[in-house]
Amino acid sequence: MQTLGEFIIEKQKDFSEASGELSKLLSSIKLATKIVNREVSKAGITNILGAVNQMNVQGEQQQKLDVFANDHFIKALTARGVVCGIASEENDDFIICNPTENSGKYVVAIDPLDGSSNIDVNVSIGTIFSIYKRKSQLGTPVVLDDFLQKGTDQIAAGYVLYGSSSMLVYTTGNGVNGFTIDPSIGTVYLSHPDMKIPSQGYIYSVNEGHYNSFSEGIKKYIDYCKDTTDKKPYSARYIGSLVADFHRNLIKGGIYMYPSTKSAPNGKLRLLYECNPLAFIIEQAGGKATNGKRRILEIEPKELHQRTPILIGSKQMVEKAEALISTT
Ligand code: AHM
Ligand code: MG
Repeated sequence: MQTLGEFIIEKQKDFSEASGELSKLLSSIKLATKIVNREVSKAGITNILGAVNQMNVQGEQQQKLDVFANDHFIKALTARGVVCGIASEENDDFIICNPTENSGKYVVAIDPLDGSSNIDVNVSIGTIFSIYKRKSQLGTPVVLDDFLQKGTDQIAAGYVLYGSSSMLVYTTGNGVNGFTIDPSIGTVYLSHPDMKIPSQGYIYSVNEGHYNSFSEGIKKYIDYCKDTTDKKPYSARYIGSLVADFHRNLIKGGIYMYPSTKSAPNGKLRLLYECNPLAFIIEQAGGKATNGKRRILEIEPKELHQRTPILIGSKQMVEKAEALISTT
């Protein structure tokens, strides 16, 4: 079976300007993935759950798992000199990676450990990342505008699912490929080549606790999913970990929604490091992603931590939801 390392090298030639920098970047994500996966899988016995500022038995400073993941992804992404800046959900401002040389032509937006409410209860969590080429001059300090690019400008995007088995799934714009970590030897194998989402699925994933504060269009679509008159076999499935809900729907077919609510008119999820990368992946897999009115990948970002409503998944399901929204 092909390993992720072999796959990255083989695909390097697909890029016109294949200088190996993107390959290095993807390799650094592979390394951080393995480190975070190791920590996630033994979280219950290493006191890494819960609050920061605790000492373990060796007198070492304890870190929360999300801080640990953030530190390790930043360390790995910075180490090879190919990334000039990182925007992370864990940091208010973006990070300048190599401030003296300002080397590296890529910027990365990342949610190092998504699904915060599931971290402490041993339910699947994930990492989501998005890679852009910087717009500012190489050798100069990275600037905010380097991160505020449309999703259509992404060079690569992916996610890691720390689940019953852990997977790295990514795209560079030539389809979507999934890799599974063999924990016994730490090797990552190509297990899901050329992933495609069924154009029609039977799963809808939404936090229905917010039903009363959704818009009329979203309510109509949820009612449609539950309507039994035409005997649709729809099932509700909601883990509350975006990567896990997304991954299941990608494989089985389905729609994930985090719409706007009365108290959160822009929804909850972040455009740069949650919605754009998954929108890139879903389109590459044959699906669709919208904010209800327009394609997620075409939204012009204005802020690093901007939020957007999102409906993402099987093409026909997203189109049905859009159609019902447009009638309200
Ligand atoms: P987080 O970045 O604080 O972890 O929030 C993102 C998570 C997603 O993984 C998940 O889909 C969503 O929030 C669940 O939100 P809710 O509990 O409001 O349904
Ligand atoms: Mg998050």
